[in-house]
Amino acid sequence: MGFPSSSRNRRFVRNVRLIVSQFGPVLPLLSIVFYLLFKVDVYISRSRAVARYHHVQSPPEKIQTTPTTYNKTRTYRRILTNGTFDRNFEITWGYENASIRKNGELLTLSLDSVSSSGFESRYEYLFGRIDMQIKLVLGNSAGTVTTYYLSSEAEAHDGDTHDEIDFEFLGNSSGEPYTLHTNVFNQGKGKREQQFFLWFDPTADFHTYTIVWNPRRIIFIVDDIPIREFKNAESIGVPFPKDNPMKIYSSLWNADDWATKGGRVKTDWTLAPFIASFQNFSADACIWSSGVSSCEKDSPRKELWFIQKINTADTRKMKKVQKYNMIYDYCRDKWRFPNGPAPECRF
Ligand SMILES: *[C@@H]1O[C@H](CO)[C@@H](O)[C@H](O)[C@H]1NC(C)=O
Ligand SMILES: *[C@@H]1O[C@H](CO)[C@@H](O)[C@H](O)[C@H]1NC(C)=O
Ligand SMILES: *[C@@H]1O[C@H](CO)[C@@H](O)[C@H](O)[C@H]1NC(C)=O
Ligand SMILES: *[C@@H]1O[C@H](CO)[C@@H](O)[C@H](O)[C@H]1NC(C)=O
Ligand SMILES: CC(=O)N[C@H]1CO[C@H](CO)[C@@H](O)[C@@H]1O
Repeated sequence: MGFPSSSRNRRFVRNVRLIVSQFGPVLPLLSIVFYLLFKVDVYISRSRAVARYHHVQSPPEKIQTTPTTYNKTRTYRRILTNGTFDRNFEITWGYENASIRKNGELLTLSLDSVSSSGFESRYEYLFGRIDMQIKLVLGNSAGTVTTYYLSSEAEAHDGDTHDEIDFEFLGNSSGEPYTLHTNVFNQGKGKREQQFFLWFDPTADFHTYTIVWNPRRIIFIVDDIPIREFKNAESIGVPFPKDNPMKIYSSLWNADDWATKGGRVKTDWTLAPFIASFQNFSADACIWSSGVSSCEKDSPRKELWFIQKINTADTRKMKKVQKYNMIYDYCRDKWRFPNGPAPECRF
């Protein structure tokens, strides 16, 4: 295609002048409108993350969801597993694209244009400390999303009331940073996103991503540095996930309609398969089975994670990460929450 001829060019310039003279005064307004529309688009597309539930092929088994009451005077049983994916997890979709190797200690998920893949824990947990080492998709990972989260089963018949604690890693073009996205859902309600850039290259090596979940708080930890704390604010009317057991889920899938730069950068399928690796999983947690938590039975001692708070030194580290690495915080999004931040933001 050549350049427009000079007369077309002049006509074009004249037209532009005309438009500018007519709409000049409202141009700043128009650009604000476009900016807002773009933001709406980004947020709407983010909430599509829920779509991953529809990737699961087999219908979820009906589970016991009787609320439990925990008793602080009791002690809690420790369950510790190291790396053994074959005993603790099952591949739930994309069977040909996922594999467990090295005596069950390494799990890889792959994604190509035919299929994504995912796995989930065999057990359900009610409180615990879950550690997972993850190495993310190398190179150009734009459009891909790797998830690692805890979730209770959604009860289809009475609307979405599931609880969820999320780590999601939004891929990016080569050399551009991954976004670590975190969220907390209770009773089906999320919209508590905080996002970070990591202070290391998450594709070069394995790093440890930890969720501490106890009745008082949820702590998101990366390589032993807490990055986010979600406190139990029931005393001021904010529901806290503490009644429903959750499984551990992970998946690698294509979300190029929204993930990278709001969906503008697409997955480059010529680079497929995309691979994410998982190792050295450990859960020091209460396992839930037939409506009973292992922590309610014979328990040797109260575990650290069950009462864990963030100590002063770690609070300082968390503040630093939040100052220098946080790129989005729902508590500060005045545009999305014009009536002021959620109550837990000030708790
Ligand atoms: C908690 O457990 C202790 C010891 O088993 C028992 O004495 C107490 O009544 C229990 N409290 C509640 C609220 O269930
Ligand atoms: C990708 O990189 C760009 C530019 O550095 C950044 O603005 C963006 O937040 C990154 N992450 C995603 C998921 O788009
Ligand atoms: C495996 O995880 C445990 C507990 O999270 C940790 O102490 C250990 O160093 C890890 N092993 C490796 C090889 O990273
Ligand atoms: C799991 O434990 C075994 C024996 O305690 C150890 O040899 C192995 O390195 C551990 N695996 C990981 C990934 O840390
Ligand atoms: C990389 C890889 O193993 N891809 C496989 C994913 O699964 C589909 C079928 O479900 C296979 O055709 C791909 O070869």
